Amino acid sequence: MRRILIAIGAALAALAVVPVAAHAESGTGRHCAVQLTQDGPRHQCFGTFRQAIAFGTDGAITSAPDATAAATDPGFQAEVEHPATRAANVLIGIEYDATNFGGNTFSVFRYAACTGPTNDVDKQIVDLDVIGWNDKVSSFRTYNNCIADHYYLTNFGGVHTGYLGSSATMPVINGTNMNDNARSIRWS
Ligand SMILES: [Ca+2]
Repeated sequence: MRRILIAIGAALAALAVVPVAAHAESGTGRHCAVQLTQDGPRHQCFGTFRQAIAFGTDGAITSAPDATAAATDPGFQAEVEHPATRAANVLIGIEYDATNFGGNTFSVFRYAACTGPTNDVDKQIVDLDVIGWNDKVSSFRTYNNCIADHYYLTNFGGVHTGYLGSSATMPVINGTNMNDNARSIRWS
């Protein structure tokens, strides 16, 4: 009996040293978050969408659903639009690499919700290539009173989608299919 207990103890000890993999890698993960702070952008990528949202919200939301589910989850929307969450960093949009809110994502955060009028620009990314997302966006979601305008060229050049709330696919504008063709984005 004693020999069996020793064997069980050794097995438990072996289990205890299995490393816990929960690390974030900058720039290599499938799910990225960009905080557009007043001091400049903070950009980090993670293995899971949940980790990206936790980073973007400064730890306010640590139990986000997976990225596709989040796009249509009223509970997730309520959480990211809750005043307590917005006190830290405000989620303004999620960009998806695949249609129907699928594939890799990058989530964009700023210090406040968007203001009502669309004749002002609340936040923008001049060149998506800087974060490795040129010609990738295939669907997107917006939050916190923001709407997004996707442009064909850098620095808001070429055709653009016009301000849209959320879309499971990208529109065709003047004969240009904006799917996998966005190079810069404005939120208002
Ligand atoms: Ca895509």
